[in-house]
Amino acid sequence: MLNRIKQSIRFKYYNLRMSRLVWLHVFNRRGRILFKRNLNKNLHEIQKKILKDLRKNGIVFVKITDLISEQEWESLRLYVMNKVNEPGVQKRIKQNRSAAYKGDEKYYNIDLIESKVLDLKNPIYTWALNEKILQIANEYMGMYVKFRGVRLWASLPVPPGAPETASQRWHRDLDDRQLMKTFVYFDDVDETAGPLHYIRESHGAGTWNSVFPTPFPLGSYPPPGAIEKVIPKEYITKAVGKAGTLIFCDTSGFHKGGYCTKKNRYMLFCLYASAATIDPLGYIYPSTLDTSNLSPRARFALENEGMPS
Ligand SMILES: O=C(O)CCC(=O)C(=O)O
Repeated sequence: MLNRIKQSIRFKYYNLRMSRLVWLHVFNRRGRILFKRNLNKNLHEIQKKILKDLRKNGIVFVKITDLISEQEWESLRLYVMNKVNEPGVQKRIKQNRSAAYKGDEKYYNIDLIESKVLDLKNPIYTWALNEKILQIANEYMGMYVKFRGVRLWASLPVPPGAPETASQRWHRDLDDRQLMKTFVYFDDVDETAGPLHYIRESHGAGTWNSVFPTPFPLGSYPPPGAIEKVIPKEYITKAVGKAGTLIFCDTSGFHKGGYCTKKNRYMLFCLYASAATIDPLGYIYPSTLDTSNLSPRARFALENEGMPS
């Protein structure tokens, strides 16, 4: 009985926190004011195009070198591929390829970032806090956003016929009303390498936004086959692409991926959300963090609860 009351209060609290009014005018007031004061006046054409498609469809993909130099891409790629090729990682990959299905666990993913401590010199965090990406995230959300975490995954083939599980199933992320993730592929991703799938217009005010909505703080995982009954398959985007494909995606809309049948997939994702986000922070602050060289938007992105002063 007590548990049911607690549960009901919890749902009511998150419902209120995520209601448009409270989300916009209470939790995100500061982020919106700062954004308005420092509007991104000089967006490049490619950023404008990304924003237009992201707003309309909830997903857009480009080449990473449309936004960063070949040299910057090469150093990020080298960093990641060196990680992939470390003997310990190779051993885990061999052991875990086609591992037995384990219910709801992400048994098919190996996380390649061993330390969760934020390191501004690490190429992964340099990428995550890239000004052009932050500008896009801010424009998309209409506010200064928070950077909430990264994952670098080796997604491995599943046993033949294994059911889709966890993030291989259609779902909406629980983090926020609206959010932006970037995904980068480090190897070519074809149909057999578990491409990210997305249902266009299932985000924001899109045509399919009210289909199986997220009951905060839970996210939404409709039963297998339910989505296909409601949404025509023309709305499904399958993000197959070459190494260097960069995907922008609002994962409050329906998405799934990582169901590899033959090839491994090496993918990095970064998460940006509003100050009202409810998912735990995905990194740990070091005992000292020098943010003096960062722009105001990057500093705001790193100001999260629990940050040492
Ligand atoms: O592995 C994938 O492609 C899906 C990732 C996902 O569901 C997420 O990042 O929310």
